[in-house]
Amino acid sequence: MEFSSKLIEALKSAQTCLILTGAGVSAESGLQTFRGMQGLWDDFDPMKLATPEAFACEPQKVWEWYQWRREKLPLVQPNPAHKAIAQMEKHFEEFLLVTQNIDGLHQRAGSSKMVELHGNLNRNKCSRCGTMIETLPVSDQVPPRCKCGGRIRPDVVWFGEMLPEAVLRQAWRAAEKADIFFSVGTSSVVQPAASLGLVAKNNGAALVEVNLERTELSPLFNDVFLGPAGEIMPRMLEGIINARAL
Ligand code: BJW
Ligand code: ZN
Repeated sequence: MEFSSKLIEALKSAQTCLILTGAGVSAESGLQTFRGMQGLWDDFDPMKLATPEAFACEPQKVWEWYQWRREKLPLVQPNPAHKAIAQMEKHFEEFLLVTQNIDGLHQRAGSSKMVELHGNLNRNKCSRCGTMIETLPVSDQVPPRCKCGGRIRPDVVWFGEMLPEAVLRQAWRAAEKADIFFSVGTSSVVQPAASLGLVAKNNGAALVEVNLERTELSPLFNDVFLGPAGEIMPRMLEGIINARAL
């Protein structure tokens, strides 16, 4: 892997690091991505499933789609990309992992300095009163109902919904401060996550993209590494360790 001079300098001396991840990071664990090759939504239209309107019109279908995805989670494991990213937090004075993923694999790989922009598939809340539901009630209803009568839904962020405010603020601040910004396994089409790189760039950060293919935002990046994140991120970690040992 060849690093630009800007990247080598940043690997050596960056104090603040921000990593944005997307579904591509979990692809090598066996979870499908949303867009691109073999996207989850080649078979399902996202606008029909990942919206509050879809849940209001077809709650059973949307709930079952999420249950199907949930059932896969205990069967998959963090891959070398998750593990390398978890190690990277130890090498910078300030670090934040901002994930769009809802699968919990970063936490299972040991990441602790992180936020989830789009929620978590293992949590549920009431679609009417907003109460977090720890244990799903035993019920024949699909989806099950909250005590208030509202339908229970996964605690994820659908199109047209606001991202958790505190989480978004934290991610934005980290982008403003970042000396080095990594975008890993994301198509960079979903806002506002896709704007974090621009914010970091405007503040002088070195920008690195890791993806199987180029994205619309690739021209923004100082270094673009095309290939599986599970191969590239462990080498990136090695690059950081070597650069900092000099
Ligand atoms: C590999 C690999 C390997 C594969 N190694 N790489 C401004 C302009 C235009 C529109 C908007 C805007 N602001 C807001 C919007 C509307 C909307 C939006 O962005 N729409 C776009 C489609 C245009 N955004 C929203 O609605 C957001 N809310 C919001 O902004 O509220 C305020 C507001 C609302 C309305 C108008 C204006 C303001 C909410 C977004 C919520 C996204 N939710 C989802 C579903 C979560 C639950 C679920 O999982 O079901 O989040 S959608 C889906 O996309 C999911 C993902 O987190 C997200 C991003 O996808 P990601 O992770 O990038 O995956 P892919 O599949 O797209 O890409 C994978 C990549 O990996 C590919 O590039 C592969 O090549 C690569 N890859 N294998 C490395 N091994
Ligand atoms: Zn309720």
